Amino acid sequence: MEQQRQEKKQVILSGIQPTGVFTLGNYLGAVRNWRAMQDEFDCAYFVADLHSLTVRQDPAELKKHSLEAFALLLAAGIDPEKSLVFIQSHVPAHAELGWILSCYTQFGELSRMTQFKDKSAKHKDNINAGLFDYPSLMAADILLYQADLVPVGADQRQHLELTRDLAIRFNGIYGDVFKVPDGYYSKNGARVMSLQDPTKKMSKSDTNQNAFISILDEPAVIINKFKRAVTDSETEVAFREGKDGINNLMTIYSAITGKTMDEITAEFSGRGYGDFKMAVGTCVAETLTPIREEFSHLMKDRAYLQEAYRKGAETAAYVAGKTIAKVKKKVGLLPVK
Ligand code: ATP
Ligand code: LTN
Repeated sequence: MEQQRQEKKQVILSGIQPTGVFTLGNYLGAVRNWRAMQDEFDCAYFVADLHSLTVRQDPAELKKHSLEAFALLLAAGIDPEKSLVFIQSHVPAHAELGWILSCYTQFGELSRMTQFKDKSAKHKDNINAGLFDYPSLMAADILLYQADLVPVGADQRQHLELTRDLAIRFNGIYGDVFKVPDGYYSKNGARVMSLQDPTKKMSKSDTNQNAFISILDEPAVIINKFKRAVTDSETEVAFREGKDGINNLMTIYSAITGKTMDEITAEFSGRGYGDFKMAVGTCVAETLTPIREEFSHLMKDRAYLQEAYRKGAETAAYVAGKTIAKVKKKVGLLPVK
């Protein structure tokens, strides 16, 4: 028994919203690390389409982005033979547990979420209940799979804390129902900033195309965007306070090449920003090219993609089904049979 327990891999779960084509930030900050975790852990990754409904979406675009997001996960090396990969809305237990958990989440707790405050300031005309309740659904995503670890960026830390609080609260009332998860904030998870305003994070929903690198951008486009990246009026490639633009480019270069900041400074000593930008653009283009090619190959094979997400939904429904059945029983919902 003890041996069996040791052999069981820890469960990892994370999600990404289909709000656009993934950026270099999503790749270096999240998906690349998800790929690296597949051998060591029992991983589940999903496209959080229900979450993206919290901001008004064009139906045709959402459908397109959801399929693309699924294909991008596979193209970036998430292997459906190793990991559970699926689309959130294909597994009704997410919405069911989301509702149940929202009845255990306090108004005050949700009011304190900085993402809610930020997004409601950004979408003043559509501050809907889903946007407010976003964290209860996210908690459901995580708790359904009894996840041990949740790799997310620091922006999601508050949601993770709330998930832990909800799990502890629920277990306190009904006994051991949920595994209490930990956030996993990888040291390798570079935080990539906007190329046009390096004090803001690079975001796939940015309206300025030059602010982000899409992981499907062609090499020439990538190099052009790096050439135009906002820097400062100095010439030394050095990681220093106040040099946000250069710091960001150095972070990207370091995340891809594995070089330290000192090594990068030495490499570009006396060469100026032009050469450095070219080098960053080139290494990013080289990293993204195989993903772009694999993506275009996958998108030509709809039958394969459909079968992959169908299988993912089936397995996910089985795993999530066990938890939701237990929850319904605990809270006293009358079973159909
Ligand atoms: P949106 O633009 O719609 O707000 P987003 O690009 O911020 O989306 P999410 O779907 O919210 O992306 O996040 C997916 C994952 O990528 C999360 O784990 C998040 O922390 C990570 N991530 C997003 N942007 C960056 C970034 N610029 N640098 C590093 N990691 C990032
Ligand atoms: N809120 C996350 C996306 C997300 C998620 C999750 C991440 C939805 N459900 C469950 C981890 C676990 C985001 O915006 N990055």
